[in-house]
Amino acid sequence: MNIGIVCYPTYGGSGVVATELGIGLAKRGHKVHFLSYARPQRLNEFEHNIDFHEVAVNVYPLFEYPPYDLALASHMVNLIKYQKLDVLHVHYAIPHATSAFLAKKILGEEGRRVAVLTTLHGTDITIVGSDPSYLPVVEFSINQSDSVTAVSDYLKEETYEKFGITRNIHVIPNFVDLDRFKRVERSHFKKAICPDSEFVITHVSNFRKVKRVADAVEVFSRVLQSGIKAKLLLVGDGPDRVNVEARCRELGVCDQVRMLGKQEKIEEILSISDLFLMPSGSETFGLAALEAMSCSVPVISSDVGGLPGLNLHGKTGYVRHLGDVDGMAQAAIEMLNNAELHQELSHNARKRAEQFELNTIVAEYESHYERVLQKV
Ligand code: GMT
Repeated sequence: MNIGIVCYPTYGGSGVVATELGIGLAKRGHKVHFLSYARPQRLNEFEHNIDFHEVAVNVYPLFEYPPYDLALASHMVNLIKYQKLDVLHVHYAIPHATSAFLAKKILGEEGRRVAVLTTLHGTDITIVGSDPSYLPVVEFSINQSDSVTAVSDYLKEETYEKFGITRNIHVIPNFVDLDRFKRVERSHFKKAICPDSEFVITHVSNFRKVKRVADAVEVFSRVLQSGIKAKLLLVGDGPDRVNVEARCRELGVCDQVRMLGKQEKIEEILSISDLFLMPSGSETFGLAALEAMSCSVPVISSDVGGLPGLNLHGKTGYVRHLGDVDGMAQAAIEMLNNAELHQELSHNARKRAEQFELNTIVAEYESHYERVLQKV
């Protein structure tokens, strides 16, 4: 098949899933065309069967807000026409599903044979999409897609609840590359960060408010108060970093916290981690937690959205109510003080991750494309 994949190129989960999916499909012999305003972060090597098409937005002094959605639709028209796309798979509804609808309309009869699939990821539904300023357009565009998928049952239900959706939403969960995300020996790295053999507690996110990174710092501070020696690795960057740094100073834990910023080789950091914290206020799936679990790192998470469905309470880690930093700290202390329990949780975490194996889920998308193509 000739497949167009549209995504945000950033470190966010939707871009990661779209990129890994495209690479997986290319390895299975399909020709994949990525379309975005910049090269997706995880598309960092030459890949056979993959082309990247950058969407350039013409900036004109009249535009206070350059119309990216229109530039994207124009690029989609060309891609469908000249690369003879069979499938146009857009990740994150806003504005990608709308641009895809427009492109198909512009092409008329010629556009009819391309199947437009929209994958819903999270904030495109739960936060941004359901805002009245976008809702009518998002709802319309989702309903116009030839197929709609969501990354979890939770997200599927939320979409039905928040929008007037007339389509069947098919759930295809996120996935992880088990060969890349596995625990590897990195003792030199561990020694450099933890010269006194401290435990490593890790958090990875885009530091948006919804990630509640300050809760991770609260939990960490309580762990230190219990007498456990540990370091907190904060990976990623974003709008809330300044507040997080301020909270670290207030709690007097700065010397034990390392702000590592955006990192490419997350698997190396996870390989030296003993615990992963995801205290999010909203999370449809929790891809970062899945990648941690794949590296045999137990997770302590909040109980929102898709998280309890991924992180199995008492098996792969612990799930606590949103904002219950005392409960999260208590769980962390219990786990880090009990080597046998920690080993069992780590083992179960990897086993759980194996249920989201990349090739299986890529094949599921591939069969889904074939089914949808038969109907357009
Ligand atoms: O979490 C973010 O802010 C990034 C966002 C995205 O769209 O890139 O992530 C969402 O999609 C991920 C991949 O499907 C999910 O694993 C995340 O749970 C989801 N984030 C939220 O729902 C907040």
